[in-house]
Amino acid sequence: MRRIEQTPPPPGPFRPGFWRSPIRGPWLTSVFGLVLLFGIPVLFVTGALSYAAYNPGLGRLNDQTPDKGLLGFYLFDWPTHPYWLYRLTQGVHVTLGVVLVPVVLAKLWSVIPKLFEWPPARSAAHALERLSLLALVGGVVFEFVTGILNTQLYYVFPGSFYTLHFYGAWVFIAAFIVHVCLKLGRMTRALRSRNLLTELRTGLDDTRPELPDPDGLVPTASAAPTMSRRGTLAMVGGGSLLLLAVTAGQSIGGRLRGTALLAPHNREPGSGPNGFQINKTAAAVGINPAHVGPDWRLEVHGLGPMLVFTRTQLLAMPQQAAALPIACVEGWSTPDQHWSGLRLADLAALAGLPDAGSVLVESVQPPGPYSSVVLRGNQIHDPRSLLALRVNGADLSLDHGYPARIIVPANPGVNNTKWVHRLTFRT
Ligand SMILES: Nc1nc2c(c(=O)[nH]1)N[C@H]1C(S)=C(S)[C@@H](COP(=O)(O)O)O[C@H]1N2
Ligand SMILES: [Mo]
Repeated sequence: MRRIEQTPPPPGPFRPGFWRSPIRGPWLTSVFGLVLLFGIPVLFVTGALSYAAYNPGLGRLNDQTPDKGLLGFYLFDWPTHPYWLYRLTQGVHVTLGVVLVPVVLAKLWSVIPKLFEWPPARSAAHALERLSLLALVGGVVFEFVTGILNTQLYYVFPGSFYTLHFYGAWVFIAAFIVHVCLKLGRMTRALRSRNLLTELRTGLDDTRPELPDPDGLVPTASAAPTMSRRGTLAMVGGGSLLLLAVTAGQSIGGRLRGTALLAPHNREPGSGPNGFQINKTAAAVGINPAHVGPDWRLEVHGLGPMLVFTRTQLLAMPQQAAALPIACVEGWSTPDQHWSGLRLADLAALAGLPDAGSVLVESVQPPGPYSSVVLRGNQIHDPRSLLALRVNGADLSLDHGYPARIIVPANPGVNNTKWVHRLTFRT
């Protein structure tokens, strides 16, 4: 330790003179920090809620994350009220995540000299603080990168996205809390050190460095400014607004969908009753047309012998209706669609289990992710939870899950299984 402290820093970014931007300093860092101080907790809470929405406690079909252990302490039975809950929490999660990207980048830029601090550790406490920064910076980059890759449908992860993003979130939030505790005082002081309105009135010519700070963010020898603080804030804020404008439409849906330029699902959903967003088409997941043709049957298991229905028989039973959206983990959602079919509660009663505590839903899709799901008792017993046969007055299209699909209020899209052929109710 002693020895490294006496050696001069290696050349390049480790030397204080390397970082010369005159606007880098505690005030600017704190402005970005303040935005993240509010933004990150919202991301974390909506993310944690999203995770709960999968009902991961129901087993591996719903969630691949083994040994959640303590981290799953907060999980609860995901409700079906209000029916737009997941649409809201996941829309906010993904949209806010995208909108905060410029702020995160600006914040990282503003503190980058700290990354090259020399000596690397002055004391045990200092070493600990820097290690927590590693978790903080690594965590924020990891969470944003995995999240954005997921919404852009690049499933390039070694293992399940949910597992990685879930564990990553806990590491990140722990480091975030430590960081806030360590820096809150300095942040509020820095924010008071300059006046936002004055900054917004200060152009390039009058841009001066902040007063020297103990953290060494303010350069010892600053270059002439190439951008004012006002310009920087405008660039970052403008970037966020632009991202908001080209993202939010995917969560609002309907006519605004066309504004979602970054959405990978931006292709035309077509028109007519089935003209709303499709996630995976039947062809994409390898649905065998023979399995969803006239030979298709619905099997219902419960107490007693298995029941088997043709689609015609199902349509001859009293049909129930519900207006519900599809809301995907990727952040996009549709406005309410008008579904009709059979109540899951009625099917449970037919199967001899009117008080069913769960149902295993299996599709004709070859086994793999999303081909089956387990739903909970509260979801079965909501009168709006359907095995839907029709939507918006027409038969389901093949890509929306013909002959039959699940639609449950507030359910994440991925748990609304399409091409269903077997329901197994359990006590
Ligand atoms: N069998 C099966 N059901 C499925 C899927 C799937 O891949 N296979 N995708 C799910 C996902 S991720 C979503 S968001 C919704 C989308 O429904 P939609 O394509 O009708 O909009 O279907 C769900 N149901
Ligand atoms: Mo989805």
